[in-house]
Amino acid sequence: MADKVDLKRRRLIQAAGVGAASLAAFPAFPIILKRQAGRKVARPPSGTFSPDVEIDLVAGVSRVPILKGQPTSVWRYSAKVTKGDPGAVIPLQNTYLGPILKFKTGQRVRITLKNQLPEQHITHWHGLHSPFEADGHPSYAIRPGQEYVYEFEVKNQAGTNWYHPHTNMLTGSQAYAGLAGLIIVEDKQEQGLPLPRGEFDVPLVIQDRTFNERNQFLYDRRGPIAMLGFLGERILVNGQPDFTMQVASRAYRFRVLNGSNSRLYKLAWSDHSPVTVIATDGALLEKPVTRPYIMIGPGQRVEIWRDFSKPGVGKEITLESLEFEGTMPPGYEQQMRGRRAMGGRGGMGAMGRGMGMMGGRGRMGMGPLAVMANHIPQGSAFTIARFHVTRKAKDNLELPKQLYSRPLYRLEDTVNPDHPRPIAIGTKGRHFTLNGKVFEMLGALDVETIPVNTIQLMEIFHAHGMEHEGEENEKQEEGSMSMQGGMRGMGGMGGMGGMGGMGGGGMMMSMVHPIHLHGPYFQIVKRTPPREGHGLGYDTVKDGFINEGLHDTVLAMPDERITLIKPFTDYKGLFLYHCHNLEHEDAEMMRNFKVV
Ligand SMILES: [Cu+2]
Repeated sequence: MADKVDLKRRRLIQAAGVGAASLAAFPAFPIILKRQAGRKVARPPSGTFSPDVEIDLVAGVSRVPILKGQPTSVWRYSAKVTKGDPGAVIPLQNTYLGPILKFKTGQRVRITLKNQLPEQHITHWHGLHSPFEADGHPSYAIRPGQEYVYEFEVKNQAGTNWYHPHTNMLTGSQAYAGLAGLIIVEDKQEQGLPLPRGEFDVPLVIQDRTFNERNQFLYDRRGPIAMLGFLGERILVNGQPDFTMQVASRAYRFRVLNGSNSRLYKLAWSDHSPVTVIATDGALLEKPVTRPYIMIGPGQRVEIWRDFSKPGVGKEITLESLEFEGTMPPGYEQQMRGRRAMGGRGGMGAMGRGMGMMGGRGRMGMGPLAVMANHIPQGSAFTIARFHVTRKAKDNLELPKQLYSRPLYRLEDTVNPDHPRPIAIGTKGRHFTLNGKVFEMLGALDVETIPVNTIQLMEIFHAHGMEHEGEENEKQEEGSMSMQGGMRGMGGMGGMGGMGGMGGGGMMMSMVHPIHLHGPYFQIVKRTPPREGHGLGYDTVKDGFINEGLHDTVLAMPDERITLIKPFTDYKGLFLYHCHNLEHEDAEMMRNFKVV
């Protein structure tokens, strides 16, 4: 009963245009849903689409064992092939992750999405270059019981992509509840490369979650969490805690996806081997690159080559996330320094725990401070996955010197080499903005209106302090805490009050944003590091960026400027660009490119 009331309240809040949706926990949702009339169909104008592969994809409610004891109520994708290659769907056992969808370049795919959730939903194919009607724009969200038919040709080259919800203001909570899965694209060039295959080609989906005492997911995105992003207490890999894998003494290909709502990882090997990367986001690199560590933000993928013949049989190698600084607002950074070094536990301080106890029933439903009371601070060091080398391999592969050849975009290919289109990260009141605005469902500014089949030079930069920080700062949401009040509450961030001199509220909210552009991948031209005095902690992350290759998401560190070349080819319509910190996205840090 209480759940229904919560959902109803949430809808009311959404209808009022106030982004305060929250689910304190995911109890057993009502599973029986009345099938509603209405079937939305997305088709190219010709209506003559004939698919090679047809898939039924259900977004529904399920229960899976994650921790010892009670199973966890989750939202989960399931799928089956109804026509064509049965290998297009690879089901996974014992995880809330959806099946892997496996496509080949050039395939025509029809996916019928069935919404068996208790609320509206739409799915986005993150990384795929698909038509507007098949991209999962939130304006196409369907109600419980409805279906949505996607039709698209796989235009991508070989790579690792993923699918997840893109429902307006509900992306974070729906993805957190479990809705996510990998999309692997294969093509001839990639199939001809001597890369690890079969059991040696392993996905690693990294996420963080917080469980209540009954093993249920806890989530909240109100108040300070709308700004910081949700950060959990447990690291899960492929939906499992304490991920451990037995490996042979040979080369593996790990397809790493950061499927977390807002956590960044600084990936490194425990034996201090450099990290060898063969692909970024959805595309293989021209040649492998190595880094001492790799920074991976929410939504991003890297494919890592790791040869376990080096330590040899009997040894254990772990994939670590190393300590880093400077990605969060100054007040949070100040508060968490020191705690990170202690293994990270005990994030929010006495305030959060105090609130948790006040209700006399643990922290259930006690609001955002309680939900994040014991989170692992952003930037803490921890182990992500363990690999035991248990057997001697019969054979091995050598890392190819050359991987994938494709022409690079050049500055002269762009229509605006001297006037990059802006993607300005800013703040207005308690909201992060893009180009001075929050999300408008069908709206686009002039700078966001782009002629189809053009290649654009673009620049992502931080514009904090340049815009009005006026009256909206004073407004407070009913039933919620103010951003700054909340921040102070999160453990007595005494330093926050005295930071006005650094440029007002905007600077106080300066933090990292993983910026995701829908449509074809972009190429990074350059990163301009933060100005002197603005890049606290930049040294702890800067050697982990990969500018080579193609990307759909890029980390914009505080005060950092990223210049990129982005094609807008084939399809007209609305293509989103947004922060992939899902709490930021749901707090409307999202805009449309209108391709005309
Ligand atoms: Cu963001």
